[in-house]
Amino acid sequence: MAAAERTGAAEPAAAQDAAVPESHPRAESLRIRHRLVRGFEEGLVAAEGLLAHGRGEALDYLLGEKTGGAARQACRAAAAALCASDRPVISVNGNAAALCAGQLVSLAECTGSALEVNLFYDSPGRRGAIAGRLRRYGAKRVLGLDPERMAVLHGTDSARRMVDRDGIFAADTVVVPLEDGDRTAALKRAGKTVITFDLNPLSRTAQTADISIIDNITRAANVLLEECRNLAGEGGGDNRNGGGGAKSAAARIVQGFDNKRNLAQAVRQITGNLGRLQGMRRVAGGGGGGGGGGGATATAATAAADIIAHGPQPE
Ligand code: PTJ
Repeated sequence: MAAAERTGAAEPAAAQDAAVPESHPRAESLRIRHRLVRGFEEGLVAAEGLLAHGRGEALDYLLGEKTGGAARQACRAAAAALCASDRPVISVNGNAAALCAGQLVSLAECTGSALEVNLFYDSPGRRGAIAGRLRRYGAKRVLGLDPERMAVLHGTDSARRMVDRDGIFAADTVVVPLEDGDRTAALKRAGKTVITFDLNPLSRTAQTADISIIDNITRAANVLLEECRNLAGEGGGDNRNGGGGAKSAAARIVQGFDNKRNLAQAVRQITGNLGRLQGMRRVAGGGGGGGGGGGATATAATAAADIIAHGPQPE
């Protein structure tokens, strides 16, 4: 295995990539799909994970397929939260493993986090395949594999409730990529700080977590890793060895972060993009719903802001 594979490099190219010319306007999006499909063929990704990715793709399209200012701020706060934690854990499911196993292993190494496999569509085979993928990227220890060491996280009935006694059960901060709202709420009730990657700013997970990174995990995992490395540098060492000073500076960054406000900024990123599309349609003579297009965008923005202020919608 190339050294790069062990140090947070992107996933190697999938065989299907060869079918996509570099000039294809959606080449990157197609390559990400291929990673998921290959992950499915290799037994990492649940069939439902492919559908979940489709939902994510649609939202990514609306976000402009780029890391916005809100996501960058959330990454900075998430890096600080990990730095300030005593027992951080990164929860890994099938999609996260297929899309960015290398980055997650590097993130764990940089922040002293444990890696734990935790699945919604649980099966020992998929757990093993995901752990194997993490180990291929250099993970020395992967939790969530030994049935003897599992404990119940109360407040959720899905398979995700089974967590490792030495991992999520005892953690103070948990990173939950592409998560469901139930477990996020249960983790919060258990007193943990929850960080999520989620392309949907209106999902229950995004609304319930302490820090929601509204971005594609394929991009945001790199940004978070970079922020963690920056903070480790500022702290004069890696996060695992950060002294009290580094920890309290990190805690101040976390305190200054307002998740609701950050989510509203992500929604504005979407409505801004929709507004621009509406403008493009008018210029192209496609009409804007009789001039009501801007109004419709504003109404959507108001509705979204209302959801953020008054409570989450079901996922
Ligand atoms: O591997 P398992 O068994 O744990 O199952 C994992 C899935 C993803 C199938 C399971 O957690 C699931 O059903 O998730 P949801 O509720 O369909 O999707 C969770 C959220 O992830 C949704 O809000 C999606 O928009 C979002 N999402 C999808 N792809 C990405 C994403 N967020 C960030 N980056 C992505 N690439």
